[in-house]
Amino acid sequence: MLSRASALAKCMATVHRRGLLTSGAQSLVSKPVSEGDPEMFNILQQERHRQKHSITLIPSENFTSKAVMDLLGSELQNKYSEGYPGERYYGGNEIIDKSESLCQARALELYGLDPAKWGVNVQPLSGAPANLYVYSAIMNIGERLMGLDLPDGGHLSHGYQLKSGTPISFISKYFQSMPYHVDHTTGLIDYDNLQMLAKAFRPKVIVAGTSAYSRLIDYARFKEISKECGAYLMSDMAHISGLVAANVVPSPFEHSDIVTTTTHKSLRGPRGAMIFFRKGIKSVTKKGKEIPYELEKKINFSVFPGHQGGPHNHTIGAMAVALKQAMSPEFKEYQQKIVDNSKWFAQELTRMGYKLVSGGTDNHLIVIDLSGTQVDGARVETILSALNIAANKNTIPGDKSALFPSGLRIGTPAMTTRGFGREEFSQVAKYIDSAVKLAENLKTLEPTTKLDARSRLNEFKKLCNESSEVATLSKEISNWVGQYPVPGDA
Ligand code: DSN
Repeated sequence: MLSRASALAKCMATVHRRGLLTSGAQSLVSKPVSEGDPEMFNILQQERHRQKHSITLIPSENFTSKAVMDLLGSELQNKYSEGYPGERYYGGNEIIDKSESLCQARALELYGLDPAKWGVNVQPLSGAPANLYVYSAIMNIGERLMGLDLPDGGHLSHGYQLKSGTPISFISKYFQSMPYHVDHTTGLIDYDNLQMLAKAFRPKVIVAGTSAYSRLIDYARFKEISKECGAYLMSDMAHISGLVAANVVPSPFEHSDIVTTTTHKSLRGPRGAMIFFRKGIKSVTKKGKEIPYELEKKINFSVFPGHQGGPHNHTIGAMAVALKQAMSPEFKEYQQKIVDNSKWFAQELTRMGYKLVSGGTDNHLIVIDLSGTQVDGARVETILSALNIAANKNTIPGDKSALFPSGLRIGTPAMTTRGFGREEFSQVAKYIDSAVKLAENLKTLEPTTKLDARSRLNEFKKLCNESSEVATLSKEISNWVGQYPVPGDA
């Protein structure tokens, strides 16, 4: 009688002999991309090379871990599971339920939240949609919200509209939004002005969250203002959720009703998002009647079936892995290093004569105010890109043009992952200084004819591409940064 092992071997030999795994329809699904689609594989290789040979200073980007990437490319992506653990609209979800429940439990544990008082939805596909799902859960169309104005460091999904009132984010079409601002002299959120505006506007939701703000957020003050006008306080901690997890910046949870976050920025997980919401008793009336929070049902319904269909299970599995990593002492050390590097980087730039919005940083990012130079954020972003440095042009408080803003937004999470410390960030500050000086020179060579903004920037880009100084420095930077590992390097 054949043993089980030899019976299996015999069966596999038959499968191979018949070519079931290697030819025809089967081979289409079993070949690696390097064999099955060399054209796309080549694009992937180019992007891998670009990432390894560039200095990534975009503060919302990071290099996720090998283990997170393992889950992202895993079989979890094959499963449909509309609904929530234990209540799905598709069969075969017993294992997927374990993955989503584990992810939820780790999310609550990471931020020290009592499951009796807080819940979390881990299905939103990304941060801007997650914010929309929250607003839709607790506001009727046409109700009011307030968020930090985009040019002052806010985010599109906090209700951005032009000064003329033209909605840019559809959120400001669905709801009425009124921005609050930073004080243009200090660069800090103007809480007194927010308080005054909120009293008059009486929003249903106030958003405490930023995407280009380098200082700490006073959540207690936000809560006081929200309470005064009866608004929900929704904190969007997308940029800083890794820093919050490691307790290196204040946590929004104590004062917020709802907290949203993406998972791929400082938290270093996969591209996705989470919505945390309060549960249990919201308040007790003078007569002793308990008023419960009613957020859980509304938010879960808004995510599915309100806005989404099947959750991305591979992302949720990857998120669970990232959340476990975020509970480790090594992660705490990493987050502390992000902030230390950022403060050092800011100090170096200041020493070289650069002005920074708000004068410095308390977190992972810095906004350079280039208004004292002969160039703007758009030209500096363009030349940096030619030099293998990725950064963002950014408006600074008081800026008039979004196409040629005066700011440059930079941050430390990604390069700290690659092992950068003080020495490296001092070197990067020097590279930025060289880039600004080169850009100032190249700008003088631009055609003097009248051009629209895009054509003008294209002319500048052409000058960068033709400059031998740019070519030499670009090669130096590529070789230098290429020595630092990226996760997954052999
Ligand atoms: N786009 C992100 C950022 O760069 O800040 C926010 O979603």
